[in-house]
Amino acid sequence: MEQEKKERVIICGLHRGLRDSLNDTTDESMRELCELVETAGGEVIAEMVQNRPSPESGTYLGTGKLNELRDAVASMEPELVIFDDELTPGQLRNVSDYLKIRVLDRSMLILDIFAMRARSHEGKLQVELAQLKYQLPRLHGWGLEMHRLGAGIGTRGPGETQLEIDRRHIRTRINALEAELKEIKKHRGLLRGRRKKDGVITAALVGYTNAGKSTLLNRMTDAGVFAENKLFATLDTTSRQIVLEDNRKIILIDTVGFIRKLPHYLIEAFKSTLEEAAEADFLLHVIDVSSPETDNQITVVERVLGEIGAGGKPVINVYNKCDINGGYVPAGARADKEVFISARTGTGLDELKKAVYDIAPGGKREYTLLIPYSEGSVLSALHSDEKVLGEEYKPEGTEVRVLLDNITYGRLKRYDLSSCFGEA
Ligand SMILES: Nc1nc2c(ncn2[C@@H]2O[C@H](COP(=O)(O)OP(=O)(O)OP(=O)(O)O)[C@@H](O)[C@H]2O)c(=O)[nH]1
Ligand SMILES: [Mg+2]
Repeated sequence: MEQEKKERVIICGLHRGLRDSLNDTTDESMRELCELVETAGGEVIAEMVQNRPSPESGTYLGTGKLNELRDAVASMEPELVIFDDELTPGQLRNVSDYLKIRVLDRSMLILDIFAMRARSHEGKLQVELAQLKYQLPRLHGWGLEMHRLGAGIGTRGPGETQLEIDRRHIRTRINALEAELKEIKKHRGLLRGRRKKDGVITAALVGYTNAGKSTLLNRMTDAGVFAENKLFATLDTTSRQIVLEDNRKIILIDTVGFIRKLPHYLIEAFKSTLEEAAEADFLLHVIDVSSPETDNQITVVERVLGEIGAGGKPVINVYNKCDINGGYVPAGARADKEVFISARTGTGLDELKKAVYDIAPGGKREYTLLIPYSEGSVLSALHSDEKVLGEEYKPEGTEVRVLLDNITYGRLKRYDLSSCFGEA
């Protein structure tokens, strides 16, 4: 029985008016913050939103709202207050001094979840690095409240010990972490180079957190990757190999989920896992069509892909969870191919495999060519170099069914019956 006592949380955000009403609505951001709190093991007992165009420089909220918040804290007695934006060191100090309670912001909450979920050595190092970088300018930012030791949201990972040591110590640790990560990255680069030389094709599964990337990887490969209904279930790169019908081998790489307002130093810290996406031959962009925010999530993912230099890659948009919302109509997302699937029930997986088959480089397709009897050398070249599936003798020449790649097909296109019909 899961009867563990949850930490009670009040969340606070700003509604900035028209400016962010289009693709970053306050409601959605607050809803997501709620989910993040739950993922971290807390429970939201109240939320407070102030209408103002920008945060108050010293205290984030204006004076009136801050008083209101203090009253709410006094009457509801939450364990902590969490803000929807990243607070400056000064704001963090002022607000926690004023409220006399632990105060976190969205970035710290995300880091905390990352710390809970990091599995591999590299993942743990990356989280620690990001946490230290976040803490460094805020060492004096926490009032006494933040120095309380013990479990709970915002205290996991290296937080409780590192808070006690001085900046110099933290800097030394940051340098050591960066050096170690650099080594790991170098090693990864070598592996990638070898894969490339061996002609191995790579595809990265990318998408918003909780879209179903790991579930899909499981489905496609029985990889047994950790998949569950929590945000950021996957923190480390996991890859598996699939073999296509024509024997092309493809390495599928699972990646960490994207999320709005991902702190920039986290993007940096996680670049090495996202780098796999930037280096992949093509992408599977997994999209949760059961979310009320599908289109905004697509926008966030496309923007981050652009930032890491993967914006122009061939991409299959995989509209997932069609068992919940079968009627979703995509609006203007960038895609070379689109498939509608349910990773849970398996619907649409054959279409997905076909799309992978078609988009993966080095692929061959079946064509029917009509080679005139006067051009016997073309026919014999086909027999010696390509896989001929069948032939039939017609009055005009030999009709050949053959597997060809794009380039060879380009040279032989004039013999293609269907393209002649197309032009007629
Ligand atoms: N109904 C339904 N649920 C699905 C489907 N695919 C995945 N899910 C559920 O969605 C939740 C998230 O799935 P994951 O595979 O962990 O998602 P992810 O994209 O890897 O998430 P992160 O690793 O956190 O970025 C899990 O509870 C899955 O069971 C689907 O096709 N239909
Ligand atoms: Mg995952």
